[in-house]
Amino acid sequence: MSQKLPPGQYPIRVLPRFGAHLTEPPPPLLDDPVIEVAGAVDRPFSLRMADLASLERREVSADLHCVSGWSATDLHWEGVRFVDLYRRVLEPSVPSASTVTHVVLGGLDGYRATLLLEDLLAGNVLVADRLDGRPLDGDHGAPVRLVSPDQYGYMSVKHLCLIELHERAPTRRYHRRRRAQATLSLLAPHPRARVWQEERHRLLPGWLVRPVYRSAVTVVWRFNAKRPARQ
Ligand SMILES: Nc1nc2c(c(=O)[nH]1)N[C@H]1C(S)=C(S)[C@@H](COP(=O)(O)O)O[C@H]1N2
Ligand SMILES: [Mo]
Repeated sequence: MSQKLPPGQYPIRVLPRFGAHLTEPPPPLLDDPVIEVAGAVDRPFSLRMADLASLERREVSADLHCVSGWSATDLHWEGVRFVDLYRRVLEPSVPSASTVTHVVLGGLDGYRATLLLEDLLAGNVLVADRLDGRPLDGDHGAPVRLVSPDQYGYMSVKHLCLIELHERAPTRRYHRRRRAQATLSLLAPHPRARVWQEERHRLLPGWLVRPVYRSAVTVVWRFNAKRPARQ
């Protein structure tokens, strides 16, 4: 795809397994995976994969932009739109007196991201279960993950197992584990993370933090290179 990349991004040919979880293998696949729905709902409930199957399937072709600088281009995702899930399944259980503004998403590895509901309701945001014609594998978020193409990759939570609705900005959560939470808080990621506005850092302009993020990423690449080959 010859389309322009957002400011400060460089293209890479492969989609690496990337994130805060690289010292661990992907979480094991469960027989009956569920997504817990909690927060501003009448009462918490579990979403099953069959609940997602009742929604219209959609396809989105997009690039994945990691805040560290790489962009994996031309990925083909399939799943259901978050907006459909929200309107059909989640919103009906929100008490009428409540106004949801923020959503915390969680992954089976303990990863957390806090998003504005507004950003999640964009028409190209998917809860995806397939990538490039195949079911998602452990590296890229099985059984289902968020795909939010207009935001940096850190919002696209893999191994999705938690959707928590909030009526105001919650205390920022990045990880269930204390150390990872502390490290990720230090990075101060931007709360909206819109790639075309280069919203990398909460306070500093995106272009200023580019070199720091890029050098940090080489550490992760080295780690990736050391991983044993996949079976
Ligand atoms: N559960 C979970 N989701 C995650 C992460 C993570 O560490 N755990 N890392 C995020 C980051 S920083 C990026 S860039 C993308 C990378 O997606 P990929 O591993 O499919 O390339 O996943 C995002 N989603
Ligand atoms: Mo990332």
